Amino acid sequence: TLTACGSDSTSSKDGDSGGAGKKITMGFAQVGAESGWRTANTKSVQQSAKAAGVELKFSDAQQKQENQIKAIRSYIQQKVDVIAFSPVVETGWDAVLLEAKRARIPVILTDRAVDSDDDTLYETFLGSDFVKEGEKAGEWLVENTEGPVNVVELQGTTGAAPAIDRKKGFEEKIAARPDIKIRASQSGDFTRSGGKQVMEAMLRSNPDVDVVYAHNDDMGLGAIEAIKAAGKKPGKDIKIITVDAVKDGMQALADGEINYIVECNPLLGDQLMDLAKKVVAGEKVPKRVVTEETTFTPEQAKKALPDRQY
Ligand code: GYE
Repeated sequence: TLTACGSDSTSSKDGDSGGAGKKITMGFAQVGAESGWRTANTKSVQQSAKAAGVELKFSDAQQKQENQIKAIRSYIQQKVDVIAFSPVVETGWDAVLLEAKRARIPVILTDRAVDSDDDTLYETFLGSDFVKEGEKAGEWLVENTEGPVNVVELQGTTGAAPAIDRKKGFEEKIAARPDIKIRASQSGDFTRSGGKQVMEAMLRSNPDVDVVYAHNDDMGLGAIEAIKAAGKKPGKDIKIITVDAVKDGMQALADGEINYIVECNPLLGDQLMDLAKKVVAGEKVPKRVVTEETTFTPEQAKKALPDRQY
């Protein structure tokens, strides 16, 4: 089901596309609403579209690739000016992207990457460097623990760029410490309930776990519930590292239940609208736009929390 948002084509007080150009229509195929990160990302895209005078057609794929493909096909049929999407998984996009290309509708990848040999199928990819995020998580573990260390990993959605890359970067860094071992690694699908369920099972099969590495805050927050239910103290008996730095994650970090968070910035809306206007105007844009991010310790979380937007 597709829902149109921000289609107030008569109002120009929210900003327009600047001068002579006609109003741009963007079809945006979102992954879903699986996490706090995603909710903030959706809000950012909707707000920025409004501010930039871009008419946004928005769809939520409920984390299913087939739904995203359907949404993209419908945007092609509706002859939107530009399509933007965050591919739920990396592979399997060539056919539908070729259809967009043949219809001469430019495509912008936002947040997540596709795995394709043909990089003419999209104009640019705006988003984080997920390998680097995994490396930052691994670095913290290497520098802040003494061996032996038993790690369990809560992976993001199977086949998704952030799950693949956050695993890779982390493994590369901890390779320097053979006394750090990943005892179990399983997908919790980037959701709180997924993280909780997987952690419950992992606590049964790995009662001597020292550290949880969760690919996002939500799964880490789910793991906290499972750890408490098992009578252990999150952040003390079992250390927790996550990625994202959304408000709930930052609060848990400030409270000492999470030990370290690697930031991943969901506020991509303004950059996305900017790229969309350029691409539609036929201007050249960089093939890759990487967002800037930091990391947070509990002390830094306490300072950052009062101004945290999401
Ligand atoms: O880290 C996670 C979300 O693709 C970067 O997806 C995004 C990830 C984010 O569900 O919370």
